[in-house]
Amino acid sequence: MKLYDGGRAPNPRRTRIFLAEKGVKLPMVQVDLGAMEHTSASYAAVNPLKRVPALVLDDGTVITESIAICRYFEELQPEPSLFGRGALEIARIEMWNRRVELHLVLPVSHVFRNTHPAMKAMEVPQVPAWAEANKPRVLEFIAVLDRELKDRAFIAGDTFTVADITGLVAVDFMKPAKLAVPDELQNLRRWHAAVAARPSASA
Ligand SMILES: N[C@@H](CCC(=O)N[C@@H](CS)C(=O)NCC(=O)O)C(=O)O
Repeated sequence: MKLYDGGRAPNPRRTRIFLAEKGVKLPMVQVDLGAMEHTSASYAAVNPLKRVPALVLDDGTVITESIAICRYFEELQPEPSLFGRGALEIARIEMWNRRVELHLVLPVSHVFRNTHPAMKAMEVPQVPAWAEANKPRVLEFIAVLDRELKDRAFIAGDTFTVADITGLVAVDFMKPAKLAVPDELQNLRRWHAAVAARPSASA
């Protein structure tokens, strides 16, 4: 089994954090996004969508989509549970993970990809107006998240889950997108400090 990884990019990072939380170690193949290695014919043969991460099993089966990869390992190694147990808990974690993906990872990514000079080759065409349109969406969602975090330690409840991994990666991705977390969002800041201090965060 091997994992095609993409350095600091958010989706490979959330997969690595997930694996670190599970204590799973895998051979990694580094794909240099800056050098556009993911667009090479050899990587396109692994993932025709030319995106990372991608997991290749020993029989050659390829699993892409960071959350699909995480779910695969959740089944192989259920402890610690990061997608939850029981109908309600699983639904609540899924709900928050999707909310964070759709309302934070995506808009931050639109801002980054449509403004950053290093993304010129990957985001064709760059549309600065689309970046501008997404900035208020980011701020609106993190304000909601801040209110939610007033009464609980983690995004989906009282324990650390995959939703916190997606949240950590999204908030950290705001920096290269030149977006700041407003000072008054103290609950969000407290949560971020706690999850960023976990050893897995540096995976
Ligand atoms: N939905 C996919 C997204 C994968 C993705 O977009 N990965 C980015 C890095 S974070 C990538 O490979 N970008 C290359 C490109 O845009 O050309 C997932 O969750 O894995």
